Amino acid sequence: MPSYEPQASDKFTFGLWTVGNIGRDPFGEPTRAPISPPELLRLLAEVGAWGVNLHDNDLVPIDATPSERDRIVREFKATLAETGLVCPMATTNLFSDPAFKDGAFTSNDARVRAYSLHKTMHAIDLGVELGARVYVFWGGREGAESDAAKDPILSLQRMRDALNFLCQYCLDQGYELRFALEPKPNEPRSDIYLPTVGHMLAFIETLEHPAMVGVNPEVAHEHMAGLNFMHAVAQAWDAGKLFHIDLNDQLFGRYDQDFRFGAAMLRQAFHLVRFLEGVGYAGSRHFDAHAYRSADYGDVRAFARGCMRTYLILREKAQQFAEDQEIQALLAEIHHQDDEFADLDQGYRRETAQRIHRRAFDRHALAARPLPYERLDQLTTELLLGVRDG
Ligand code: GLT
Ligand code: MN
Ligand code: MN
Repeated sequence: MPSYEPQASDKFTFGLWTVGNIGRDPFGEPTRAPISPPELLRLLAEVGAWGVNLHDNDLVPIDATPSERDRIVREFKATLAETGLVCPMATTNLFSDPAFKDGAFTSNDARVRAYSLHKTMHAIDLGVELGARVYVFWGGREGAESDAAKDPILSLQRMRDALNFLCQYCLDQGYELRFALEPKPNEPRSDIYLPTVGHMLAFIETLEHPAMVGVNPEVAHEHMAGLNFMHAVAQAWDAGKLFHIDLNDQLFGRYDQDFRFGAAMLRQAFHLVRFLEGVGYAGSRHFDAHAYRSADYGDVRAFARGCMRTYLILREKAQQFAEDQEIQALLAEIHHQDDEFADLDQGYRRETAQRIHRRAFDRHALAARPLPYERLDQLTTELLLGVRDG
């Protein structure tokens, strides 16, 4: 029986805000007492995580003086060393403070936009000091309730200006940092700009340093938009832009649930893991999720262990899928090689065009070709249900 113990090579990470979530929601007060960042690191080390990610203010309170900041960071670094955890990703909180009530980089107020750059530059400095190589931007308040209030073109320009500015800041400082933009369609604003992975990928190409910028797709966020997350991740991968990933779970059509990985849509989680492992994704596997509001810290540990364990079990299932003879025979049948058209993937050639142009096709024969997808999918179900083992 495999142990499903997380290893450093799995690169499992959690945000301080994930295991540190205190169970507050729009209708209810916290159900867990806050615990300090060093204690959170010890909790993460205990459950077997590889790393931790953070917002500036998860660690350093927004009103901390420079000397308080230095003391907190010193203590945090000492606990990283003590626990062996790494800090591969950092980000800025540009959404909690009331100053950001109308957005940060897209605020209509130039002074708020300048403060957002100030806060992000300081947070980038902090991330780099802690060893982060990826910097995430989630534009939680970059949106609107009323389209009478904000101009979407102007907002996109402002977003672009901010990212160009911050890319240049990193280059100027000699920081080796890549940016990962995280889309989310709605919540906490009614409509957030750049709402899906596809929107983000198109936007990145309009930046001054597109090579420095990729995406941080999150399961829950594409699910909120009713989209297939694995397809979004595949498109990001295809574009060379999968710099980071936020794993969690979420039913379609609900509020932002941030459930434990695999808690709600297990089949989708399986195909996602199969995809990531199949292409050899080598970045962090970050769980951006939190425990139910009913959980105490014992259950928070169970939540964190559960995220990693489910990933590892699904990875094993993906391996089984790749080795299952019946499944592989079906796949071979479905993808059978057609010698006459083997050159199709070599793109346009005049000779190919002429040949295809003149050739007669038997539509009825094409339509009659069996596609045993029902059998294939049921075998997948049975594999997931554990009745194809051994
Ligand atoms: C917040 C959000 C997440 C983002 C975090 C980074 S904060 O929890 O819902 O999806 O990744 O800013
Ligand atoms: Mn989320
Ligand atoms: Mn996220």
